[in-house]
Amino acid sequence: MRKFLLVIFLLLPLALPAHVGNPDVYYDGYAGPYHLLVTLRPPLVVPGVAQIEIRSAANDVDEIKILPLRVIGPGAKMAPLPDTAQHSATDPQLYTGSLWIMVRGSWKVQIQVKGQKGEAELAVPLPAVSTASQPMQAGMGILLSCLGLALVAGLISIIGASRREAALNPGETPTPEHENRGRNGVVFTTVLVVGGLLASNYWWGKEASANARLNYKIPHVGTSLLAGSLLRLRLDNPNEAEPTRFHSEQPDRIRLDDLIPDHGHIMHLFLVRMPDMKSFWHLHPDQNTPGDFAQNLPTMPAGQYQIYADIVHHTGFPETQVGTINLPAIAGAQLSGDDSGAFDLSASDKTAELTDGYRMVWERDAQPLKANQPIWFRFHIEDQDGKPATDLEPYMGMAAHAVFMSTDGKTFAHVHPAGSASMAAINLAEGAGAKSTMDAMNHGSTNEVSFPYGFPQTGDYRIFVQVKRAGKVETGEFVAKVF
Ligand SMILES: [Cu+2]
Repeated sequence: MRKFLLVIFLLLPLALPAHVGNPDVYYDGYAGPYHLLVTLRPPLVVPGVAQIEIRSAANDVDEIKILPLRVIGPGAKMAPLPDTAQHSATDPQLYTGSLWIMVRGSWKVQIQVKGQKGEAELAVPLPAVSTASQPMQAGMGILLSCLGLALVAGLISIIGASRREAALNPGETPTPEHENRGRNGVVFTTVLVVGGLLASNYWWGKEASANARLNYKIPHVGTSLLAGSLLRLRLDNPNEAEPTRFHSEQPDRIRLDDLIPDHGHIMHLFLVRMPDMKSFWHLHPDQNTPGDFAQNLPTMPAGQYQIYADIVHHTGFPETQVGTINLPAIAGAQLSGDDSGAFDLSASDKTAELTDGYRMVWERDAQPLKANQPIWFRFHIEDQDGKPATDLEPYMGMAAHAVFMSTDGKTFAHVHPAGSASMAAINLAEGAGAKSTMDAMNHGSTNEVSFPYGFPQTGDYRIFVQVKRAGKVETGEFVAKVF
């Protein structure tokens, strides 16, 4: 009964896909001619309300409409009527809105812009899952418990009193027979009410646990080191694909045989040695069979490594599988293909030394970094004389790649100049050949790159920025303290 009245749910650890520890999507892109910075904050529980924030880079927008759509399937075309985003009274370039997300899964927010240069559209992927059941506030629980108890006591005493005294004339005292009838009434009602409460509690508990089962659980990738330098990875699928109609049915797990390449690779695997974070690797394992991957590790120092394995499902739904592995010193192969990394990084809050005397400089202002705020992180590359580097080239089709990671390993995001949405999902949401997709890929000038991102909470973070210069991938590491 206490459980029924207090409604205590299981509070599962906060977790989100594509990035761990930060559900928000930051996106820097173009709706036709309009340059927008989009922040999508998915609801904590689905069904729930996603918060949308759109900032136009120039003052050329008159109206913005937003609507939620599935990324693929019939729901991708059946558009509901769009909502008009609210134009901020104090900030002429800011538009905000909220959208109901009714089902878990891979969504996109369609943004329709009207302005001085005509009408244009942009779709930004939004993965939405329930991450936790909302517990009832303790005060509310106690209040409702007391009110419930008063109702129950009132009901029992009313039935008892009416059975005992309803047939009596005013002033008449009840006989032992009346007293007996009253007592029987009390016992009967108590049994009935308590039975009803127990049955309701049972039903409620089933509903709550069925709901808790749908909460997204971080998948933990299984790892083992075979034959010297061969790392084997086995993907985990702890989450159910779609809710079943009846709780007794055993639902299917999220499939692992439907992965699609994200900027050229089925998996992007990151290894970061903890706690010094000086050894950082960005690798691309081969898929042997669904869920089973292997990677020949490069030469790397021993240590406890934090593992993040980024994958994207055919729906555009991204996941980051996490793990740890204790590695001996590896005498491995040379880095090849798109694999990259370094083992002697030293984190700086401003300038990272690259090879050949080149430097990567974080163009940060004096403002302290604040949590939950979309920020542009800008970096430029200069040569040994401080002149702009002229030999940058795309790395996996993009100007740069960045990893934002907390020093405790709980927050991780693989971010590009277009933001934290997965490129594979952007391709699906916008179409692979769409101009906005190409813009998303080609962001960045010749020697400067920028990333939109917001830290989920205060604390200590590292930013790893990767660019390709003169045929070689360079990694710069930066310290970020968030207030
Ligand atoms: Cu990348």
